[in-house]
Amino acid sequence: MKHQDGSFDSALSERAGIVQPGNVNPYYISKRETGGLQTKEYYMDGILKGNRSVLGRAITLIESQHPDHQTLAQEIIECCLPHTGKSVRLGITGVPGAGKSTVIETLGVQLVKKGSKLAVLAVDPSSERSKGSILGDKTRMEELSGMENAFIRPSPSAGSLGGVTRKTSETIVLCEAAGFDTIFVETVGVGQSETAVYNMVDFFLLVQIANAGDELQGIKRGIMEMADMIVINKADGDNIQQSKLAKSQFANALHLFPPTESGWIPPVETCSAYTGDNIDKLWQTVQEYVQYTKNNGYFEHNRRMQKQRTLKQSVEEMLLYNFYNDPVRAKQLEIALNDVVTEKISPYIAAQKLIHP
Ligand SMILES: Nc1nc2c(ncn2[C@@H]2O[C@H](COP(=O)(O)OP(=O)(O)O)[C@@H](O)[C@H]2O)c(=O)[nH]1
Ligand SMILES: [Mg+2]
Repeated sequence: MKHQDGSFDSALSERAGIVQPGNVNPYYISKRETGGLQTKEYYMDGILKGNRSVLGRAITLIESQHPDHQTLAQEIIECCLPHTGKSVRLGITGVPGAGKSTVIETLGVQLVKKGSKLAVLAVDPSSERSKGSILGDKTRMEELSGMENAFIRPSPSAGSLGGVTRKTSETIVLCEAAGFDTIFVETVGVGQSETAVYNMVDFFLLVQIANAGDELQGIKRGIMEMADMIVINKADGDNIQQSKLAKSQFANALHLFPPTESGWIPPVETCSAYTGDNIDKLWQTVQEYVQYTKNNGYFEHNRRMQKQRTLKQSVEEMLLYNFYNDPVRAKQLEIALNDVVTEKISPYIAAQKLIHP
């Protein structure tokens, strides 16, 4: 059952809780940035040296609404572009509470200890309303956030899904230029954010848990079709048998899907972010995938397609934005909306007249 606040009756739903105040004073950022806006060279120098604090400030520019910040941010991104593309980008999705952040913490600590430079980003278009969950994530990534070669950035909280995903793709560019060789993008397993993240990563991991109900976990929402691997997390303690059962159920369900474009057969595994069980296997699978798709050419092909798709989507977004924000068109639209209801004009002809007056 759906409640008024949008939550559902289920073992998985999280209570909305109390709205938390922001952990950063937004006025402080804008004052600091406008007061001490540095040159492009300053940011580039810092980023290319892998300076995390300069990187963080450049990302703040990307997230800022201020036109001067946006202009500078775009210049920085352009300078960073030649230094990007060398990382492995991993998307992580799954219902809230499946353990995505905890998996990232366990896997991330292992990778950084082995010498990786890891950036963890998040796409959560709802994060304006639920700042509390960001704080929760930071505490869940406690060891990782203290590590020299890890960089954790919560989701930009301002704007639409389109805005949030654009900022996240641009942040990836900056992180890669700063020398991060592994990028994780965590996304909440609700709404359309998965598709957006899917379009910016090389490997898409779906984190599931046993006994959560198939319909909740994306079998019917097309998410399984995007997954390059499914892990059943929390396979520890009393949960091990159930997780093994879930593993075979998901493996069976996967057989019903058409083969993936890359030719890769997505495996299903159990793991535990608590005990660390099978977390190394998870990473081994990612590496096998990268090797496999680099060998058959899909890796580069996919990245080219992603860029082209992003360009097309941006064109569409801009056209729509320009249309709906033109005051003359807004008036015409209002009249047309009335006219279609009173059968004065058909919706199709009204649309034609709006587009080609
Ligand atoms: N038993 C068990 N609990 C886990 C495991 N991984 C995460 N959790 C717990 O599940 C809850 C949600 O984890 P979190 O990482 O925040 O999930 P997310 O919303 O998917 O990012 C937290 O209370 C975690 O401590 C695991 O491997 N085993
Ligand atoms: Mg999380």
